[in-house]
Amino acid sequence: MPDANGVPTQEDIAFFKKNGYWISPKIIDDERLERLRMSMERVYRHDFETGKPPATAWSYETGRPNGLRKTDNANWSDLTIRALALEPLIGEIAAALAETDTIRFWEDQLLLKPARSGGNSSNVGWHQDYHYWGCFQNPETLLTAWVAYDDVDEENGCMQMVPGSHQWGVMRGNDFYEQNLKKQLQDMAGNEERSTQTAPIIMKAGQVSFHHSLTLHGSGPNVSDRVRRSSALHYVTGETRYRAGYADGYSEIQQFIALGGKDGDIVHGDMFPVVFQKS
Ligand SMILES: O=C(O)CCC(=O)C(=O)O
Repeated sequence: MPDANGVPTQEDIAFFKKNGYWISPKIIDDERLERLRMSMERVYRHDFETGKPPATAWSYETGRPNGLRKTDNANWSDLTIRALALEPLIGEIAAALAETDTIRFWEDQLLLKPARSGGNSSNVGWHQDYHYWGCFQNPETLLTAWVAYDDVDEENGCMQMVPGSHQWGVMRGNDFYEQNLKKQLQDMAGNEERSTQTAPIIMKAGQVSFHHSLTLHGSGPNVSDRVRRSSALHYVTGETRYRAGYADGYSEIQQFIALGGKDGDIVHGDMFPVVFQKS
């Protein structure tokens, strides 16, 4: 059991090391969740509190109504979402799991699976986050915190993890947008005689799941009458180093390079704000 604040114990850290994920108790209270849901709606209406649009923004005008709504870097646009991304307790938990002293935030995704969006329009294909993050050298220093704005279970398309897959290295066949999850997982893991056993990340609103950047994960359709809303928050540690030549398209990386960042340098700067620093 984590301590009273939600910070993982040695046993929890051992679970994360073995399985590549961990689920916190409820650490975001109901009043804050309600503000986050309202912020999400504002972002979808393109009512940007800071005046700055997200990197990519789902909208009612152009977005598919029944598909997964994905908005990258909503934290640029909304201060409530930004405060969540910079939440010290999330940083402290991430630091404990990654066994590091320093956690920096760099990117977020705002995600919504509409109610009754079965029929394969809102699945998230199996992928390892690191597949998209080759701009960093060290996958073990990268992790994601997924904040549930609603109760999540298998009916409304909760995330599924493949326990232990963070020890498999970077796999072939990663694709966030693949919809045929069964076949994809068989192709990725089954053909190599690896376990295709999956673990559903069932949580109450306000709980947060954490996963290693190599943990294989995805999610199925929302066949329920309930919406599934969340923020995926991406963190690096004080040891994360830039690797030149891969996925440099991220604006955070472009800014780091503009400030003189070179291949092998530890990432830092305003686009990688410190969220937690062990004293
Ligand atoms: O929300 C989902 O189902 C997937 C999110 C995801 O891929 C992530 O947080 O890394």
